[in-house]
Amino acid sequence: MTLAYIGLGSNIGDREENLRQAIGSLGETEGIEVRKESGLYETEPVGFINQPAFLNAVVEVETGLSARELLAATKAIEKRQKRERGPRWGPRTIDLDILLYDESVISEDGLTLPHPEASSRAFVLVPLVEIAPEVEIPPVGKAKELLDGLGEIKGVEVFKARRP
Ligand code: GSY
Repeated sequence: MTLAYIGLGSNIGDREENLRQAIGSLGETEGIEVRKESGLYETEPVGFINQPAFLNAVVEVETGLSARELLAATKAIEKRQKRERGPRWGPRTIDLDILLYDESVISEDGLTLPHPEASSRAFVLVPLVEIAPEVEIPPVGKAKELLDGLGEIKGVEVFKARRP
């Protein structure tokens, strides 16, 4: 069994519903158990900034799937939720990114782990630290320390706290 962390983001349509639906679909996928969910965070867009604000969250899953199988499961959920493939940094109904797959380091076609944005983006680190402050992002360090290293966090606000 592997502990993996998946980042979710949405900035089109009913963003909260899009995230809830995707988290529900992850939990219904054979071989995936959702163990922890962060709250939802409203975040300013990074990259292409002239687009609506995102809602972001991170979930911890336990899985018997390989990293490739987990990637296929996330892509299937995006497809089912009718994610339109727009510009690379543009708006999206739902985005699921595998951030970490245990401490695996993988650099293959279409699969880079840890996710290249995992250690540097506040919209990833804030929800990740909420549920797993001690998790290690190889080769750079613990999530909590990386978030502290970002300094003042701007443009990331709690939208809805995690359900108790
Ligand atoms: O990398 C995921 C998609 N994305 C996001 C996002 O999820 N949140 C924020 N705040 N900005 C983003 N820019 C891109 S691209």
